[in-house]
Amino acid sequence: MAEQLNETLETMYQDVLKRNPGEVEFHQAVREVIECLGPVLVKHPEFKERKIIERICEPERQIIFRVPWQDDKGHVHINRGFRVEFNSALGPYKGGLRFHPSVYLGIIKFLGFEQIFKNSLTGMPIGGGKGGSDFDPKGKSDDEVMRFCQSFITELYRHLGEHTDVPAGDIGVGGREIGYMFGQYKRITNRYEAGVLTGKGLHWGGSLVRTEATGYGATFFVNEMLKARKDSFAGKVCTVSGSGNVAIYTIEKIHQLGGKCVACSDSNGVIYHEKGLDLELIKRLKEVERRRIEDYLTYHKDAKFIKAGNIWEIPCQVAMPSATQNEINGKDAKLLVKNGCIAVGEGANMPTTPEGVKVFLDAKIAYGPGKAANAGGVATSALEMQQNACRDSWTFEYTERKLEDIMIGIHKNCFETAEEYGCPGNYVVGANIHGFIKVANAMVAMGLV
Ligand code: NDP
Ligand code: 2IT
Repeated sequence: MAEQLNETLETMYQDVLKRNPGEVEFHQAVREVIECLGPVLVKHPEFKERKIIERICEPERQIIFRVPWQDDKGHVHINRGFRVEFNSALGPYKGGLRFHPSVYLGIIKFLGFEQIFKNSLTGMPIGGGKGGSDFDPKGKSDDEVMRFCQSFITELYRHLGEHTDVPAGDIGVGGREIGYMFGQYKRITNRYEAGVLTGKGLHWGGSLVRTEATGYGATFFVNEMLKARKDSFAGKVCTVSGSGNVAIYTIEKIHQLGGKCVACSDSNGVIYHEKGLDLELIKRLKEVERRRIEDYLTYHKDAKFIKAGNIWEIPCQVAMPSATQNEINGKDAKLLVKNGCIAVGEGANMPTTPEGVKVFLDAKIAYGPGKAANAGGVATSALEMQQNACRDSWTFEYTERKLEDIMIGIHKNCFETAEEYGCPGNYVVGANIHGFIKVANAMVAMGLV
């Protein structure tokens, strides 16, 4: 199914497979980027000579550590913590922390690798990194989550810093966790270093719009793709997988732009509500009460819960995967296209398998890959760092306008780069090449480091 690589790129890819055995998600992320880079090496022989691709595929630093913690009954648990500091050519390492039982080195490396190019696309001065743990926050008390976060930061703090490495949230890490981690960092270092973490609370260094940013940004990106086709969200039936941070604010912005979201999900199943989702209820269930999406039915008897269901079977015109990696396979993609889907915007990181991506590209629907479409989250993190650096805080309207401008800029750059490289409308090519060239030029300028 994958594209043929030329001999040089194939050798590089084989080397990545050999050096990183078993890390299948990392292999997938690398392959997708490398597949786009053949013509770039032709235009830029210096990238080949300076071994830029080989260097980008090797993280600058990888930290793996033990995270011991005690539950409310006094039982001891041991988890594994990770931080992969992938590339600092454009700025301090920047990227979220994921707490989920499926986390292992291959997941963190795929996310960290994607983050390099995503962060480059934002136009902000941030390098790429990612971290997390196989800790499962589900069903844990606030005190247990606090003890875990404190233990995690007690080891990781020595690698962080506002000019070194700046984590934020991802799956299983939101405002609560960032608060506990910031508190422990401040205590250990005896420094109120606001810029060391982003996604902070609004009264202690956080930025307005950071909570909404990934979902709003992804929706702005899809809006730009639709505009490029002389279309809009007005009246479009949409489905959004997940019901966490990204999903909630994707639904919110879709509704503001005149679309109608009829389905969302969590790992137990899918909620389908034909007349349109009740977002205020979802916010309460998920953000305040930390309940399962199935409980939506208690309040809306006309909705349906499809246990262990597949959200991509529900016909829609716009699909926005906002849960996790590889949640849309080739079969799902075919079904979406067959059912009339004209645009896909990835709020999640790498939610579509390579087979699925090929289906979308062959069908020539508007397909916005995660590293472009979901870059609004980390871009607003960089806006938070800017506000921290000048001890300022901006209004919601001003910050949202900046976010929208950034997403419009990312869309334009991806669109134009795809045309320049002879693949009009292919945002995968546009995002990978545009993101890569900036990092590569910086690496050439900085010498062999
Ligand atoms: P949350 O933890 O807030 O929500 C995650 C949602 O996805 C939940 O509904 C969860 O269901 C579901 N989900 C997670 N893992 C799985 C799985 N293995 N199988 C099925 N469902 C799953 O995370 P976010 O909303 O922050 O992140 C969602 C996606 O967006 C991720 O891919 C993340 O990397 C990406 N992203 C996040 C950004 C951010 O700023 N937060 C920025 C850019 C991308 P359940 O509760 O049942 O587990
Ligand atoms: O995948 C991502 O871009 C994020 N989880 C957000 C990273 C950040 O530093 O805000």
